[in-house]
Formats: sequence, structure tokens, C-alpha cells
Amino acid sequence: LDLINNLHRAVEKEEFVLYYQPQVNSLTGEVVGLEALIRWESPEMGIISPAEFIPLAEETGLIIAIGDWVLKAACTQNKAWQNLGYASLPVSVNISALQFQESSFVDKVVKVLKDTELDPRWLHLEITESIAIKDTELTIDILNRLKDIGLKIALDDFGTGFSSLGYLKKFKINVLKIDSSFIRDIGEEDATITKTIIVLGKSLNMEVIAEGVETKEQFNYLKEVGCDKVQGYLFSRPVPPAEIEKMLYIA
Ligand code: G
Ligand code: G
Ligand code: MN
Ligand code: NA
Repeated sequence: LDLINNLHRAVEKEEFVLYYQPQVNSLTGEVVGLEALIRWESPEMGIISPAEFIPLAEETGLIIAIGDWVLKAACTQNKAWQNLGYASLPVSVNISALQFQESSFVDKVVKVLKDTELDPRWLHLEITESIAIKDTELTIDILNRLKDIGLKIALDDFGTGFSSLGYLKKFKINVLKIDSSFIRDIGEEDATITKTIIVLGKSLNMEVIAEGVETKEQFNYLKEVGCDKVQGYLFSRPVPPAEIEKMLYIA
């Protein structure tokens, strides 16, 4: 209960910050995108991981207000980097199922892009399979509207849901993010799933990003099997904006 009260106050006082983790082109090593990951800076408790408070935010509905804050903060930051003269990069924002299904979600995205003057191509939205398989007709409609706006959709934690793959063709998904659990298997158990997801994604004209890349061995394997992009501690942990700026290029 204490945590809930604190989280309410955190929303009011905007005690959140966004960290960013680079996404790297496997062939050139260039930073080609950033994922925004929220942190709660609590005056009493210090920095709290989203793994701890996002589930609570979803249960209490606070995720809507938090999600609104994240979208606004990520777009504002990305526009600020462009204004500072850094080469433009897409920033990926994680979207909860509750947020995605809110009737005003698409309108909110449009408004944030307008208010921050960020070109839609520099915003990517990460959704999970659980969103993709729910309420198919509604999901298709929302994804089509988002696509019409001009932003890209990434399917996060890909391979961990229990769904038919048929939706991949129906939905306008631009990017597949291979779940880190499969990357962990590379060099230990079996890399077949990773390799297969890469082939699948490419044959459906999607970009493929491997998440949770921690070792050179994993990275080498991913390059070998043609994974376009990689993200993980091998390249950088999620870090505050000032740290990310050291990794950005001048336009
Ligand atoms: O950054 P970290 O590994 O601690 O994130 C833990 C979990 O919290 C991940 O599943 C991540 O997707 C989720 N998460 C991080 N930032 C956000 C956010 O802004 N919105 C939502 N809905 N989830 C987030
Ligand atoms: O659910 P989502 O994929 O958005 O969650 C991303 C989470 O994975 C973030 O909490 C981020 O901090 C974490 N993460 C990013 N890179 C690595 C990594 O190389 N290893 C591990 N264990 N976690 C990672
Ligand atoms: Mn993600
Ligand atoms: Na993920």
C-alpha cells in the first residue's frame, strides 16, 4: 500500500526519468536507434526499476498517466537532441497493453508528435505479443492508424507468447525484437530459434533486433546469421541522456 501511495505521488510530482539504451547496426557498429526505459527516482527509496513498479502501475491504472509522461518525455528529448545538432535517430518507447487499448491512444500519439514537433519517423512503439493477439480487429485498426501517421511498430519479447504466427502477416509490424532468453541460449544450448526468427522476420520484410546481447560470442553468431541490429550490455547498459550523448553523432 505504501508503494501505491508513493507511486501516486510520483506521478503527480513526475519523479521519473528516462534512461536510453543504444541499438547498434551489427555490421557497422553504428548506433542506429535508442530504446527509452523508465526509472523512478524516489526521494525515499532511490532509483526503482520498472520491473518493480510497472506491474503495480498496470494494476492500479496509473500506467496511463505514466505512459503519457513517457511518450512526451521521449519525444521531447529526441527533438532536443535534433535541435542540438545530433544526427536523427528513432527512439523506441514501450507501450503497455492498457495504454494501447485506451480509446484515445492514437490521438494522444498524434498530439505528442505535434506538440514536440517530432517527425513521426523518429518514434517507434514497442508492443508485446499479448497486445497483438488480443481483440484482433481493434488491434489491426489501431496499428493501421499508427502506420498511417508514419511511425514504426516493434514487436517486443518476440517468441515468448503462445500465439499463432498468422498475426505477423495481418498486423503492420516493422521490427521483430528477439527475446533475450533466446540470445542467452547461443553458445550454450541451441541457437536454432534465434536463427529461425531472423529468417522469418526477413522473409516477411521486417527488421530484426536481438535483445540482451552480453557476449562477443553471441554477437559474432548474430552477425553470422544476418541479424541486422543488436542491443545489450555488450554495447551499453541503459544510461541517462548525458551518457548517451557521448555515443551520438553530429549531423
Ligand atoms: O530497463 P529494465 O530492464 O529495468 O525494464 C524492465 C521492464 O520494464 C521491461 O520489461 C521494460 O519493457 C519495462 N519498461 C521499461 N520502461 C518502460 C516504459 O516506459 N513503459 C512500459 N510500459 N514498460 C517499460
Ligand atoms: O521488456 P523489454 O525488452 O523492454 O526490457 C528490456 C530490459 O532488458 C530492460 O530492463 C533493460 O535494462 C534490460 N536489458 C537490456 N540489455 C540487457 C542485457 O544485455 N542483459 C540483460 N540481462 N538485460 C538487459
Ligand atoms: Mn522493450
Ligand atoms: Na524485450
